[in-house]
Amino acid sequence: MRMAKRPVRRVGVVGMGYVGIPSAVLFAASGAFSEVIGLQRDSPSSGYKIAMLNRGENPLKGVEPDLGELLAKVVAAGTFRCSPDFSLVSGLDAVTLAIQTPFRNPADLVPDFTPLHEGLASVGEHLSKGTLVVIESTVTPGTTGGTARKILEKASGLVAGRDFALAHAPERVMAGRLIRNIREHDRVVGGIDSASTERAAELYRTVLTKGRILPMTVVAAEVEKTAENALRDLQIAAANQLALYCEAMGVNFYDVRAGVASLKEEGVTRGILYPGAGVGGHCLPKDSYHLERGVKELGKKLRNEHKKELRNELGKELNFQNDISSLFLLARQINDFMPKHMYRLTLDGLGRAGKEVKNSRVAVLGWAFLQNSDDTRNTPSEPYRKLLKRDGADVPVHDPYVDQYRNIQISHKLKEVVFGADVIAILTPHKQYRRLVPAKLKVWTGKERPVIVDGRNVVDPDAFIREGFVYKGIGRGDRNLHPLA
Ligand code: SAJ
Repeated sequence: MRMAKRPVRRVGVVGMGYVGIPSAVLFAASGAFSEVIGLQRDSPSSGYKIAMLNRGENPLKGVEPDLGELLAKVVAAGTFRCSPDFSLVSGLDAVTLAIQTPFRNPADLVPDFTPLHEGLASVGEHLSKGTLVVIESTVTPGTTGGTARKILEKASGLVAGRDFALAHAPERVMAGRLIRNIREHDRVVGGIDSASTERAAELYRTVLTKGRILPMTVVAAEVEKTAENALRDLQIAAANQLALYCEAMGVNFYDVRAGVASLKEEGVTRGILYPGAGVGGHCLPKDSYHLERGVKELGKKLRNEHKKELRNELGKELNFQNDISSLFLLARQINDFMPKHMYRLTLDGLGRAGKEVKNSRVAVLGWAFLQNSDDTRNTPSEPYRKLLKRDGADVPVHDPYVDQYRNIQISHKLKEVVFGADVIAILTPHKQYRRLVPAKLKVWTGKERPVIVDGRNVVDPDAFIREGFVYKGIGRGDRNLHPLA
């Protein structure tokens, strides 16, 4: 029986975060809907957003072009409001969920799906027939049609596909470009059946300007999202490995990079990215593990479901999962090695300056995982600092955008952090660090032979070497063994 297909007039967005807020605002501003409701749990960490949003104030930090005025407009027009009352779901035609799935703790690389599961249960509790449910969060392939579907069906007593539509439309937004990304990126949309795919496509078409819909199955959509980040992580790992090789062979990685990147013509390109002190953030460090979990869990499920078709297979011994390790997991290991390599360069630099690491003072410049941002999730600066603290170094931290991070004091005063430092280590390419003046820094350190370790290729090695610094830089095999001035 085909589901009663109501036109979508009232939309709910669950999770007023950096994905949900722009998504809800764009739905409300599209003019295609009579009402958009932002559903936000009144939790200690995020409940404050409800009142702010209803005043038309944007609770997100950082500069987000267009978001502020669009929000004010749709609140004033009464087409958008925020509420903690999930019973409102019963009157909605479509509900999207944009709840993040962070690591429970980075050590075990397992995502914490609890917030998403709670959001799904709250939606399920009030779900009415004919509603479209869309998951925007990044999930392990198999989740939407598996765990998520079960939670929704159990909480609602309805059947997905028959009574309500269910799809995955992964978010692809970058801080600082939220509105533009949602409007202009192509939108992958995958439903548990073709009707769900089509209904989700209709929903997202209302906010696209340049972007177009890429319809596919729900699992393909889940694989696409995790793969787009696993492949970026892989590209970065390739640049990191090549940079380590260049250091070992006394070569400037950036000369090699320029050559490789120059090779482009019809159908020929090289996506060479940049090496660095590590890969942080809320996407790349975890999405490869989502993909790996998906292929294991879904692979097994698919084989169990197709036992009959597979009964006479001849090639089972040649199963890739027994014979080769994952390139994506290897890429994760290479990228997670880079903070350790920064530590190695620091120790080498101290050695050349005739110093020990114990009781040395290593000034960390940059705590955010991304340039010109205050986002510290999975920052590579943390493992780097831990290694030095373990060796008895004093490791003060400077970051112009970050105010605090757990129990670590973060200073906005560069002179205070660099004062008396044996080493200055650049972990994040904040624009301020491109203008560092060697002579001034040397005076602040008060050291005859200070060390500079550049993890993001933001300073000119020769300017520091001339001032008497010991220089070390990732990928700078041409300078890392320089004669002391
Ligand atoms: N990084 C490198 N070398 C590079 C690029 C990045 O070491 O060449 C490091 C950065 O320093 C950072 C980490 O990788 O620590 C992640 O950087 P990122 O530029 O990928 O920023 P993210 O994590 O915000 O990635 C987001 C992702 N967007 C979504 O998941 C929706 C990613 O898919 C996008 O490709 C990326 O933005 C983007 O292209 O802006």
